[in-house]
Amino acid sequence: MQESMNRIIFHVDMDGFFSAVEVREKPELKGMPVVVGSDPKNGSGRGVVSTCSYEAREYGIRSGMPISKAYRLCPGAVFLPVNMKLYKEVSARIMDILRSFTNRFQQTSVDEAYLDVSGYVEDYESAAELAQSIKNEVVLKEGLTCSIGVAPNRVIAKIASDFKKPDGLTVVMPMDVDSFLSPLPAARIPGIGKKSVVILKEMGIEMIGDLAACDVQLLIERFGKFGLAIHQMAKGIDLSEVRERGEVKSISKEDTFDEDTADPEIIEKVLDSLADDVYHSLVKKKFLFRTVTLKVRFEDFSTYTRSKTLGACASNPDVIKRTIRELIREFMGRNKFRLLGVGVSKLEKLDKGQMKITDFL
Ligand code: TTP
Ligand code: MG
Repeated sequence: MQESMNRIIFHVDMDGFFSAVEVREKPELKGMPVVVGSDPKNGSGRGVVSTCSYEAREYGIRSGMPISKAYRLCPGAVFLPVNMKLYKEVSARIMDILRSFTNRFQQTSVDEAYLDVSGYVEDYESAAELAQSIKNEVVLKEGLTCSIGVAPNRVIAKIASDFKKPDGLTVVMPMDVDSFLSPLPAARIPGIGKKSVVILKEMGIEMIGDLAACDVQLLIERFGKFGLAIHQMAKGIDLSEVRERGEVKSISKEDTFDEDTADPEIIEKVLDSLADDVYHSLVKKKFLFRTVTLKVRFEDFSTYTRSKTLGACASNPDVIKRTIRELIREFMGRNKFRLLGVGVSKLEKLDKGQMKITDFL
């Protein structure tokens, strides 16, 4: 199987978020068409619908629609103003719940987030169970439902979370990616809006399957880089990572010698001290690491890096030192070193997932 299909990603999206929060606050509204947005002023109001309950959707009301049109479609609906402060508070609590399930978490809007749970579940069966328990916990703690897409990458997970709404759980296993995507309209691909749909239709492309089968050169001619991107997505390929904004990817320190050296004692001392510096940074930022990287530069400026990824996360400075000593071996006894560097990457937050830590003592 492709390396790219080894991950298990969740996309969580709350159902009718603003309106669901309003209904939760005012239980007497349950089961009624509820529209959140600007004041309809008996049909003459300006502005748009932010969102509406699923009952209101049965009348054809949608997000972004002029509020006057929503009023015409269902004058008897309950129209409520946007109470953003409340939705943000509820959103923050929901995100805390979701974040507690993984250390690879990314919130992408007020009501949606991605979770990479690859390290927490072995297969799609247990992933589905985990997704169900997340749904249960959100209902239990916040009284709100969400829909979750479970898939090998972000794009498919997002399409899957929207596949069955409200209160849906859609699992797309790697072997089912093509059969899941091909019959869906091309507009389900993130980024494909109304204008692109028109152009694609002119090209004879309506479904994701048509898009995947289209010659990528034709798409690039029409859409530029975006053409390549949508072609990849249509084929179920998306390597983007789930990453919290501003997340640290790696920590490294390096040192240039005052005088080039090949002295093993000096080299060992410098490497140990760099490893200690890296370790202190890790502790300060509360990270564990899985990959250790050595960088060497010789007197002729030729530069090499060597990395080793450990079987599990570590938090021990001796692990860095030991791994670096292993990695430098192949470079010893050659030329004089000009610079040495020590780095760690594949970082995980220390305060989560601690059960998986192996300290390699
Ligand atoms: P969405 O997740 O797109 O919509 P939703 O949660 O209301 O409904 P669904 O069940 O289909 O997911 O957006 C989340 C919130 O963002 C939504 O509750 C209100 C707000 N929003 C707007 O204010 N304007 C818009 O045009 C859209 C699409 C959303
Ligand atoms: Mg939503």
